Amino acid sequence: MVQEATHLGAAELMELEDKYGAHNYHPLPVVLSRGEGVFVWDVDGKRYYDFLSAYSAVNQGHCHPRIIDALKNQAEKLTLTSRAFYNDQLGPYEKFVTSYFGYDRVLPMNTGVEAVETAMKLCKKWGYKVKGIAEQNAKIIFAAGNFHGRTQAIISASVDPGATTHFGPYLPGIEIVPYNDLKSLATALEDPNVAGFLVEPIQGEAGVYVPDENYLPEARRLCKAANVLFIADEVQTGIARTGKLLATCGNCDCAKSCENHYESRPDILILGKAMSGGVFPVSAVLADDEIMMTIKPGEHGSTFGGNPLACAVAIEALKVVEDEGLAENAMYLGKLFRERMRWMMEKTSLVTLVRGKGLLNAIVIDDEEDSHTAWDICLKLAENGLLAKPTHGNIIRFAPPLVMTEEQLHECCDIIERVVLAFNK
Ligand code: IF1
Repeated sequence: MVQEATHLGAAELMELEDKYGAHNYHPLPVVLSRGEGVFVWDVDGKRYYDFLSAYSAVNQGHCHPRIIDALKNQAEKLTLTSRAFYNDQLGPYEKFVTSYFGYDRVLPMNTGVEAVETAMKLCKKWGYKVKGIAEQNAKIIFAAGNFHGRTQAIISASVDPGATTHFGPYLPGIEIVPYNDLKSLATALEDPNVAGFLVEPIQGEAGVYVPDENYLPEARRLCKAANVLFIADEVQTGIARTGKLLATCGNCDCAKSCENHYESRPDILILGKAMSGGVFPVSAVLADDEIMMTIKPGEHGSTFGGNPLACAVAIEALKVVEDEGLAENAMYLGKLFRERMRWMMEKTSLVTLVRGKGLLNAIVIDDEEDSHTAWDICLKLAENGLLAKPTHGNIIRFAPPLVMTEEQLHECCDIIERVVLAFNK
């Protein structure tokens, strides 16, 4: 029996958020109250295909029964100890997750942005202790168009005025180079004070920009040659989203992070979102001994990081990814999706580009960045039972849960095609 969470209707619920919440978001006017697999339902019982997956946090599908069971079982035993004591879930989780991704050690955090912050601190620490950069001089290179979260340190690396304006002064020690530009990276790497290069394998928020095939392996090679850490923010691209366990995985077919075919293996790997299947915030920073052991007791931490509930949930969430072959499914369905979108493009001039990898895709609407077309299309898609969100005004991101079936994907492409082809500006 589904119990109604509230007696209020959609209009009243939106009004409450509008009246009592900060206005730091502009959501689509849909009020959701239930989710299962690839579907979510609104308070009126209308069903939608979820093509956002909470920004790729719900790769395993909404309320995956195995993950929810792990949550419930652990919630009844022990939820939080802090790291002042050992707990019986953390060690087994650390062993599991390091072997799963192929690193010596893990530093558990909660949100994605905390993991990025952690990676920045770790990188600097390595820069001073191992590389021998003079104190206060370490630099980290970022790529223009990045999105790594919203803290003060991280917006200091942003080139998006919406993220930075009136939030200064910014953190020093940050260099920004164009994305997918190896020459600029090579030039920036000439500075001996550079400790790391921190990059998204595919830029999500920028509009799902997939770099050239050789960008990541070549960037890694340049970093190695310059004795600089190659740091990948796979908060959004990781955990099977792009058709491999990690977007930095090489071109073998093993769908696992295997050492041999790991041509762009990061020195520091940053994960979040789908680590928990979207159940609650679980993030992680992975690295080998030389880097991770530079941090000593008391130098970094978090009240909730590595809590027993997170550990139990994350183990199950990662097992689901493997057991259900979600990377393979994302790879297969992604190709189908882009093929269907390309067919659609032949029938309309409204869509000018489709790009992506696995089930992280976007279509570009032939319009200016500040137009309403993409937003209006998303409203129509919602009316027709499919939820997606525009980014930068004229890009629509399509990222469903990876548990989708081929038949469901075709049904979704039918909806998108019907809406887009009927769309008059
Ligand atoms: C919001 C976008 C996605 C991320 C990468 C770190 C983080 C994120 C590569 C921080 C977070 C989010 C947060 C969400 C919107 C969103 C987003 F639209 F901005 F671009 F996913 F595509 N690294 N991405 O993408 O993780 O601290 O949020 O757990 O509303 O801010 P977090």
